[in-house]
Amino acid sequence: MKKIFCSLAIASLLAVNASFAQKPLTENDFYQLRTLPLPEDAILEVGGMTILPDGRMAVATRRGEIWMIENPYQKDGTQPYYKRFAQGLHEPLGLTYRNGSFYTSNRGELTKITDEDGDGRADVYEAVTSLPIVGNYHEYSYGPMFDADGNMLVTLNVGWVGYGASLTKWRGWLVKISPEGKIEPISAGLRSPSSYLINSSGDLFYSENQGDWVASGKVSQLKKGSFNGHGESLKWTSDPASPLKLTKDQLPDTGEPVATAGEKIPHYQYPACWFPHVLMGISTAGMVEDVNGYLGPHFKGQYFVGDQGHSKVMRMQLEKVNGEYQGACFPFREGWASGLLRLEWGLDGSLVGGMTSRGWSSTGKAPYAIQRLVWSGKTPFEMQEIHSKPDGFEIVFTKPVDKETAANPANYKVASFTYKYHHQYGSPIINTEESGIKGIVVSADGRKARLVLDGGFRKHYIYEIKPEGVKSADQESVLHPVGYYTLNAVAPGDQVAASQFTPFKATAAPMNHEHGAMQASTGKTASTGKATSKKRVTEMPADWAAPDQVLTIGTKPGLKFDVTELQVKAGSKVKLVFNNNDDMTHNCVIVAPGSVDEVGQKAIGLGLKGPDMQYVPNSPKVLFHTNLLQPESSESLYFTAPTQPGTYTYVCTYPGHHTLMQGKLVVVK
Ligand SMILES: [Cu+2]
Repeated sequence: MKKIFCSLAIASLLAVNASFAQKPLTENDFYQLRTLPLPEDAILEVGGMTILPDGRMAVATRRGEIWMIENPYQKDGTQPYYKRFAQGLHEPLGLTYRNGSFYTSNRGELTKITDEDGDGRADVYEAVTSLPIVGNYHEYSYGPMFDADGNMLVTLNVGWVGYGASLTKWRGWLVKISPEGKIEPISAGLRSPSSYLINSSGDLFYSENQGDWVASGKVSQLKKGSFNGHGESLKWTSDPASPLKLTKDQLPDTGEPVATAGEKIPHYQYPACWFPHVLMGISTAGMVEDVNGYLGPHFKGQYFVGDQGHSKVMRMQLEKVNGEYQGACFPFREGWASGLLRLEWGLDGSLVGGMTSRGWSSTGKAPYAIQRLVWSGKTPFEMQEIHSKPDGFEIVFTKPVDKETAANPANYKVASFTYKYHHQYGSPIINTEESGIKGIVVSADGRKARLVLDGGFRKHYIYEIKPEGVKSADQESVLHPVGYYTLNAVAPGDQVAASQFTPFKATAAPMNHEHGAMQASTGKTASTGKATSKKRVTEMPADWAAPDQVLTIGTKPGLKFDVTELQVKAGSKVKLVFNNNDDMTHNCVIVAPGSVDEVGQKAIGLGLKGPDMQYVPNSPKVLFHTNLLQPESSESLYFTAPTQPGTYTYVCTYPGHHTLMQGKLVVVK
């Protein structure tokens, strides 16, 4: 008997060891970042970037210079070579090379720059045209990009005077500039249109940032005479050159759902894909289309979209339904060194990221950087695509699934939500509702799962689709088990016959609440006043005469606490004062030794529930925590220090912060 017990114990020990050995796969197992060493005497804050036909990289910096980079791919481990090509520009935020000349938008001018004598330095600077500007700091100009007819497209940021304002003609517009320099307004309602592209079908898209009139980041198609939502640009629609006749007083500036508000606005262009604020990124930027499958054949034809504030690349897949683009975005690769503003394909098929964070803080802590992302050749287990179907969604996976987990409705979550349309800054998520799953059909080859949903669809809503429990045939978990599909229209086609699946009992009920993206309060824990959770005690316990120790932690720009190490005595009574002095939202969570990544990941995984839960996951590894604090606010926490000495961690679990925003809480005897 004893012997059997022993061998069982050994077997279970071995099993534990085996599961330890199988480290969960990470983004880095599939896509690796390579950092370009930069010269010490240059400040390469990337504003524009282009790859020349000979493979050299050219970078326009926000300090007004253009640098040429030879050997950016660091062949055989050799160093890149940098040479300054041009200087004296004014914050250029775009760079294009055509027929031997560079073109750049720098604030008030679209400039053509040429090296006529061939010495590797610019010698002719020509103004193609003046760009409209009054001198407001927020009047960025982006581009240009050449269209098929040789015209230049430029997007013009609105100014900022406490709100986004169009202080001169065509601010907040996409304009087309002829080779002779004539400006033609094309599309209105832009706020901060830092990046745009023409895809392989010849259609133009731009990425937009959250702000006033803009609930969340998004990617929209730009069409002549269309309106993209920001009201201030409509100031100029009475001009005879305007292709759009629409005035600001026609906008339903009421905070009603953007899903329905858009129907009331003539020429309103719904986004092809929303990038939900914080759940995906916080400032969508540079975009590329992968027509060659550089990052793997599984993602061929899809788009990669950078995020400046979250220092990451997201993936977007589009399809056309009823003649309009719509589709889904997915997390893809985080951990870039600085704020990711520009993306371009290197000639070797790597994805080159040009970065800057000055004035626009980012999770990547370097002030500027250039990195390349390289595919390892391995295929991650991911949702490759999501397609709208008349009765639900079809998920295409990159690898065959384990059919048992893929057919189980408990392994998926589907919910939909929208935002408010108004002139205010951003929007909370509103009208969240879960969808019940009526049935699932897994394709014979195991690559597709068709989800048949209960109930009707909500047009122009964002559908969050989470196949959290689905495994691949070789038992891998989905690397990023979340996607956000913007359902502008439900695709036509055949419904799944009820006989093809065993109907499930509908499981979901409407969540039916509106959560403030920032000032969330939960049912359990009031956002002010007494806290009821044992992990968040904000008033001194009645049986304490006084705390044994008072700790103070503040925050600093660049995702930092102002102290990185604190010491407490095991079992002592601690008062912790957390002051959020930064201009971003943060919390402070004390976690068990070695668990900071696990807790941080769980916080991100809260998805739509995150704001309500203060981004504090339900986990025994979370020992104590504050709520999310707005800038310039403070909270005091009372707790008894752990009795077990060791190095604990305090961390901000707001998505995108946990890898950087940490400190050590050393508990001593
Ligand atoms: Cu934070």
